[in-house]
Amino acid sequence: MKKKIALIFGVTGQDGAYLSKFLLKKKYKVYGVKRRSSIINTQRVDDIYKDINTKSDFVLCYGDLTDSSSILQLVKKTNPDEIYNLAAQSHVQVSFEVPEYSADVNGLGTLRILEAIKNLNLKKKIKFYQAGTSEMFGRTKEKFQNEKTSFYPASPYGVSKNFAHWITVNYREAYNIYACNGILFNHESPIRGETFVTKKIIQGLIKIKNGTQKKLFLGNLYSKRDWGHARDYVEAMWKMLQQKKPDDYVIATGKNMTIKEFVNKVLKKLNLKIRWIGRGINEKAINIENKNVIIECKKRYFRPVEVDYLRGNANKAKRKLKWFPKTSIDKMIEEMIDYELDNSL
Ligand code: NAP
Ligand code: G4F
Repeated sequence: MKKKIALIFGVTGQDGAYLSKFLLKKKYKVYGVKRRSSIINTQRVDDIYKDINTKSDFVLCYGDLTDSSSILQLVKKTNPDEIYNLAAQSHVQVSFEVPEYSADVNGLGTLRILEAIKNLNLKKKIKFYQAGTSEMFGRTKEKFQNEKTSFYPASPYGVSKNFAHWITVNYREAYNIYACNGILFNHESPIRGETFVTKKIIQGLIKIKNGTQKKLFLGNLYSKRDWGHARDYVEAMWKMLQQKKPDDYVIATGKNMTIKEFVNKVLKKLNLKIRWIGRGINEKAINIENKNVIIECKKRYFRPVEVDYLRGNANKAKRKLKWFPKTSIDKMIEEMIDYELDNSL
């Protein structure tokens, strides 16, 4: 039987790596798109990348979401059954610093892929997955957010993803393209980027425990997030593209907690005993054993506008895709800690 072909934009990212491994197990041929960088940025997929001369089911190609000519060529050359758009300037706080670039990559980048699918009009009906986000709900007041909850994005990142969401719906309706939006809540893993809060907390506290870092500086400790595991969430992406009809789905665990509660969980697992003192920007954690201040809040890590509360309702995905989150937050934290301990020497 002929192998299915997948084209992944954003292959060097957290989800790109998990999805590539998932699809290779399903016997796909995977083309991953990486952008040119001044140092090698393929660490997350090095274990599946074979030398270019070896016949491999995992192939890396250059491309960039800001360059429509590269997108068009890639779609034409690879002739994919499925395209996954995971590429993005994905950091919310950074999007306040580079709003135009974030809008270009995240918003127009999605449009560029859809235009390529539409204009190439290949014999195959290509299926398209768009990496949407709970950040689109932003400053919502709903206790649980689902596919029917109104969007109220609160950052250039959130707004750019809103454009990507609606242009995906629009091309589905206007041109009958098989296109799905996954509205994914936060998902983490041992290979999460170092500047996202879960990885930053785990890396920082392990270094403090080992004596190689003195303090961990954080921002808002009271926003709540619904955290799942990236490994579980890439399976949902694939399931969306295996249905008879394209649709949009929320993917979440349905549980949430504050950043402070997450910190407390990590501290407990590392057996670090602390006492919280102060309020707001002056809130600190003191190591009970040696009285050192090990966590402090810093203004630079607070955002101009915060998304205070996210908690997803993934009932539609559970019902229609038979998708369920498998990894508990405790198991995920333990996995992240173990990885850090193995790689921190
Ligand atoms: P990530 O680790 O930041 O990966 C982003 C990927 O996009 C990287 O491969 C990056 O390449 C690539 N990229 C950035 N700019 C690009 C450009 N101009 N052209 C081509 N590629 C570009 O993000 P992630 O956590 O895997 O998330 C995957 C997607 O899901 C993103 O679209 C994100 O916005 C969305 N999302 C993530 C979450 C989450 O909690 N993780 C939740 C909801 C939605 P480099 O390696 O070169 O930087
Ligand atoms: O880990 P974060 O940076 O993730 P955020 O902003 O929720 O965005 C992530 O999840 C989205 C899905 O909802 C994705 F679409 C997006 O691409 C990304 O993957 O921050 C989480 C929370 C925020 O409320 C932030 O203000 O943690 C708070 N926080 C507190 N101190 C911090 C810090 N965040 C970061 N990055 N660094 C801190 O020092």
